[in-house]
Amino acid sequence: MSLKSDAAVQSAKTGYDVNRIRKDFPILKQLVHGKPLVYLDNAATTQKPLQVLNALEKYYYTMNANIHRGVHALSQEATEAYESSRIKIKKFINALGKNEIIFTRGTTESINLVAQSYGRKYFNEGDEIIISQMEHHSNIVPWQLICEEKKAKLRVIPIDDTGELVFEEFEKMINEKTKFISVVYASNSLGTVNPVKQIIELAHSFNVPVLLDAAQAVNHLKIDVQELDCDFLAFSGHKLYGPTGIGVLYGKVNHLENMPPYQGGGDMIAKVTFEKTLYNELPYKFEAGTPNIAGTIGLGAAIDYVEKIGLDKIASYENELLDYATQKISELSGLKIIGTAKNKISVLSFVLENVHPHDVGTFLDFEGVAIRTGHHCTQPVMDRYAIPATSRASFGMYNTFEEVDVLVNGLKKILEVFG
Ligand code: C6P
Repeated sequence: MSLKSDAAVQSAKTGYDVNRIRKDFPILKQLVHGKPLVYLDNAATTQKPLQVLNALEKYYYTMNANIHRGVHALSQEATEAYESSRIKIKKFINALGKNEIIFTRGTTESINLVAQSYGRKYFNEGDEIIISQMEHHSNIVPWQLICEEKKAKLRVIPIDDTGELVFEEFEKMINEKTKFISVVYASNSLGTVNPVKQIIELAHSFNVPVLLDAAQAVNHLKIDVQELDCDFLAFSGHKLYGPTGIGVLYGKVNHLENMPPYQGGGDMIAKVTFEKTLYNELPYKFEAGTPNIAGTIGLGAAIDYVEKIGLDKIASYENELLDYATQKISELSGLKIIGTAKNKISVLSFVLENVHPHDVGTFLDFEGVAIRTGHHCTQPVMDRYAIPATSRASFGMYNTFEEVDVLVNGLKKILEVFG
């Protein structure tokens, strides 16, 4: 039996009904250049189900008000909805308390918050901060900025030809000068899932805190921050079928309590005088100004949606799609997959001989297929493989095996035309 029919049997067994799920995503019904949309750019952002769109609409239609500020009914209702999302997220990642959940604009802002707040307080000249060669720019530049300011040194764990971290190099790198480690849980350009538990265990044996960039992990892998024992974890709502402009920073209370505020403004204070300001309790100390109330409520709805289907079911279905797509495109001569780690999320990066990835993307677009091409904000990864860019197909809960076939047929045509 083929992988595709095996998967169909498996999906029927687990009750995973992709056609039912697709009905919740109105955007997927669209035609693009006269062809049915095949959306394979889920690592960039996922589409939003009706349940999320309805939650956003309901907020603006029936309860739009500022939060934590008004005694009036709308403000109280909005505050309740906003705070109930915090509780959903706490449960979703199994944090100890809701005061460990800080709302931000996204992964990027979450990492900048830690780099600026934790780094300003604790980093000194000669300290070392460890990241990896497969980091997104969002987990490189914030550390470069603070390292420059503090005269600290950034050290980089290398990756091997398959796209896995060279763990022995990490073991050699960590020492008494190491002050912080920030690594990606799952790579957006290679798909690699990193051995974060081992990284954290080793880091903690040196008393070094670890931040996990979970932007690409949160919608594929069940995250339990207590089990992982990570010190910080960052993710974005828009990659978890939620709205853009909303993200989360999880942090252990003992760290957050000792860190200075990242930004000053309304809501993050307990008392302000011109002589001295006392800060609000956690998590509000880190939430200055009017937040993205609608986005937060939308993210709560997205989590409800994902949990109703079951992240484990979604992940195993996506793995089947990845295996099928990997097998199909491996059969194409003139195509090379970049990122062949043993443990991957459903991200498939590749290069075609003699065809620039941008041409691949443009050609596929005319077939209705949306993929991402470029360096995926991981230029050091491109340098590692001495390529300017890759084409990247990334699968979400609503993609189908037939859509993989459309992708593969499109690639065959490209190879015929340009090959
Ligand atoms: N990666 C991609 O197409 P923001 O932009 O803050 O929501 O997420 C940044 C980010 C951080 N870390 C990783 C591993 C990521 O993949 C991303 C976003 C998108 O791959 C846009 S560049």
